[in-house]
Amino acid sequence: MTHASGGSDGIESRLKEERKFVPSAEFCDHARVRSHAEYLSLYQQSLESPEEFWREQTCDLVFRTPPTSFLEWKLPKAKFFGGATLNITESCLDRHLTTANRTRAAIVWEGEPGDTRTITYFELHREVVRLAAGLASLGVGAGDRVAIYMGMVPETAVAMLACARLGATHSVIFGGFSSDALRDRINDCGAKLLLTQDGAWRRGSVVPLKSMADTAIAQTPSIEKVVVLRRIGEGQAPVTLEEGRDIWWHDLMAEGAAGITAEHRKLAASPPAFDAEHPLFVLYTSGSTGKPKGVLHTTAGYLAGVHVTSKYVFDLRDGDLYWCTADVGWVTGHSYAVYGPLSCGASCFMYEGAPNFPDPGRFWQLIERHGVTILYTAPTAIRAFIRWGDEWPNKHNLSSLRLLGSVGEPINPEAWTWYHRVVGGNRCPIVDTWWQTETGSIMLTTLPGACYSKPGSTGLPFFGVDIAVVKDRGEPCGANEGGKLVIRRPWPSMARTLYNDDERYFSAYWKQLEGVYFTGDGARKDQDGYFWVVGRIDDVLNVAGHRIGTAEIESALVSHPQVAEAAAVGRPDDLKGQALVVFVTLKQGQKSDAETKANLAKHIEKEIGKFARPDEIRFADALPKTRSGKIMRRLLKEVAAGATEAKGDTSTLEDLSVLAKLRTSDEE
Ligand code: 6R9
Repeated sequence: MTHASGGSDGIESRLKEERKFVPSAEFCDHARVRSHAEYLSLYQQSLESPEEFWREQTCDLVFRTPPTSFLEWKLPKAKFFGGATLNITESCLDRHLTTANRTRAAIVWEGEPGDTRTITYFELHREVVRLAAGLASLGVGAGDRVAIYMGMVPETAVAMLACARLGATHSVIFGGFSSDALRDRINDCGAKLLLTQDGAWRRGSVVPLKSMADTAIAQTPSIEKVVVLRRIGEGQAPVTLEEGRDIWWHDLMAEGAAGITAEHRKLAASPPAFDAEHPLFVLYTSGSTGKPKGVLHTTAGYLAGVHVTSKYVFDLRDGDLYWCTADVGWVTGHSYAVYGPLSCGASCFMYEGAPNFPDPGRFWQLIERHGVTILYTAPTAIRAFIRWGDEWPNKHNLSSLRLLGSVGEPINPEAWTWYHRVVGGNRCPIVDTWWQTETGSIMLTTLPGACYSKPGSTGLPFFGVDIAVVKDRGEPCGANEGGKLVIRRPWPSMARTLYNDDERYFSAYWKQLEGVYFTGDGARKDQDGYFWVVGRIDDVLNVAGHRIGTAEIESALVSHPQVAEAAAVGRPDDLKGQALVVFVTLKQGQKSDAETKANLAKHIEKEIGKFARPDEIRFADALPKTRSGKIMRRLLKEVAAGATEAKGDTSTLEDLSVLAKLRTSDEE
């Protein structure tokens, strides 16, 4: 690997990774888009005649009334597919019942203890209709908000789809969130009903979701009813049901359940169609930068975005078993574990528990046992696998895999090449996909089969995405010049607002740079048009006049044989403006001593340049992360600056003891 050194200005990533990975002829022969030229021509069409492009690409989706217009745009309000009406669940479920998909697995599931279930499209549809009838009997109707606080069980998808079928707006709150975080989110969106479960398996223990929910709903006046799924059972997850408020899921789903009338069943079986802009869900962003935002997505545009990207980026085909490892509590789970793949009729694999339970080989065992063909996961997971050692993936037959994906943060070239070699057997293309909760669907990627990949680059714009790197006043940057990543025209799956906060929506995304959507990320576009996302703009440091992306420091560190994971942050410094502090976790068996520190400093100097030598290197057992796996640099910055108390919101922190340990090491 080569890193350029030297001190050019601008928010510039110095990840000058030059390798190109060309997809195999075998993959290209069967790909949907077979060459770069074909990609370019479709891309051009998608920008020049968007209406025609989206009409063609979404012709297999179910609209009750077809759209009469493509876009009405009055900054920052977008309306897509004007005049259209639809029920999104008809595209995800009903339409498959008249095809061979009827008996195909919609969800193949494995619980952490090893129990398995396969649910066909026919069965999934039946469950969704039943739950929708039950929810209607509990008073849920179009426009109501419903909170979902569940784990990775098929019923979570059933719950989302049942809400959508009734036109109720769901808000899934990740099952790893605390009671307080759940309470705040329910209160923000004013949910009327909560769906939860007795408990969820995680690393061999039970996460008591219902009792955590009980604590939350003691302070959520809007919640009228609670539906509880029994996943674990009385022995290990005792549950108290509050009379008149709480009801078992299985009682609600039972034949002849009390209170469910013929009217409710009819409504669920033949549901109404809703306006294209009907609110579909509110999803709170990870909160790694302050108070969570309730990102609101609507129906037709979101469906169009996730459908078309699922089809092209994951190359879904008959016979595939596609596994998106993201929890449905995050946007990746919404778009690429539920709505996108189901709208394509794909068979989705779902796993309940931890990747290292009972041992670090679990993921690879699941792939081998079920024959997973497409794996979509996150760099943070990949780095954990590297740390646990090649012997785990090597023990299993992973030859069913044909395509790999990455999402969530920049992937270090070293992690990319490991993923490609050890998991993908040098045979599977990797799609590095850049997007956000707010974008709804994938915006940047390398289409598999059409384009070569460069490790660490998130590739080219997806169809219809007019994305650019610009300077502070909006002028486009030149090739390899770092700047702000913006999207210059609205796209169908974009967020429509922040729940109950149009003003914050406007000021957070549309105000900074006039007339364009500001992603909050810094990036550069190289001479081949490939995008390199550095990370959040606030993760970019300025050390003695040199702007350095934290991602590049981290990449350099992770490329060192002793390092497992690294995070770089700035600390206010009188002399340099900011001093560079790095937190490093070492691979098993490595010594956290002065000699290692010297090695790492030398390594960064060699990889990037003398100016990037850290002012301080600190070893940690683990790095603080949000529950979605992003390193919480905000907290590390505070620790680096000597704080003893965490300021701001720590509700998304994976494990508070990590923070405590970092502080202790501070005092050593
Ligand atoms: C889908 C998702 C969005 C932020 C985004 C960026 C980072 C996501 C990335 C990536 C580099 C990728 N990010 N994918 N950075 N390469 N392939 O993760 O949504 O949780 O809202 O996070 O994540 O910084 O702005 P979300």
